[in-house]
Amino acid sequence: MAIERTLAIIKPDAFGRGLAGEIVSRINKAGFQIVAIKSMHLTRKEAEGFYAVHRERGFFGELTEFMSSGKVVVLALQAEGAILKWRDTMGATDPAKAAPGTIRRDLGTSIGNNCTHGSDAPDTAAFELGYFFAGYELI
Ligand code: FUP
Repeated sequence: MAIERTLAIIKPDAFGRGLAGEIVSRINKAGFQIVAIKSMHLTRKEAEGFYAVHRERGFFGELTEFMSSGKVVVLALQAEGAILKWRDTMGATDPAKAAPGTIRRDLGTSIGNNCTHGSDAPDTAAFELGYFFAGYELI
């Protein structure tokens, strides 16, 4: 399998509940290399730009309000098959439907407050990594 990079976000619900350390620990235990990591507080416009693909969806307003409601941690993760591997580590979007042992199942509280984000394909990973990190931060 090829070495890939993916974009992960520790969302405001997890950061606000003091779960950033627990989630970074799970990232390490799962075998990802953390290429870059930083904490930031997104503006509403920055959250809307990130989730532009969802702008026609009914949950867009709620989602972008939530994502700009507090600090997040953004990470560039590298591993063999990193995109699918991180989505497996997170679990399904809805914590109630996520597999036992996944981050969303163990720590998420609702489909909106599901603790983490992960890119879903190589093209979205490239867009999302470039949205938050400059080239020199990903060396
Ligand atoms: P995922 O790729 O698992 O993060 O899920 P999606 O890209 O489908 O959705 C992005 C985010 O929108 C989810 F993490 C949570 C939120 N969402 C809702 O709040 N309600 C929904 O019905 C679907 C998604």
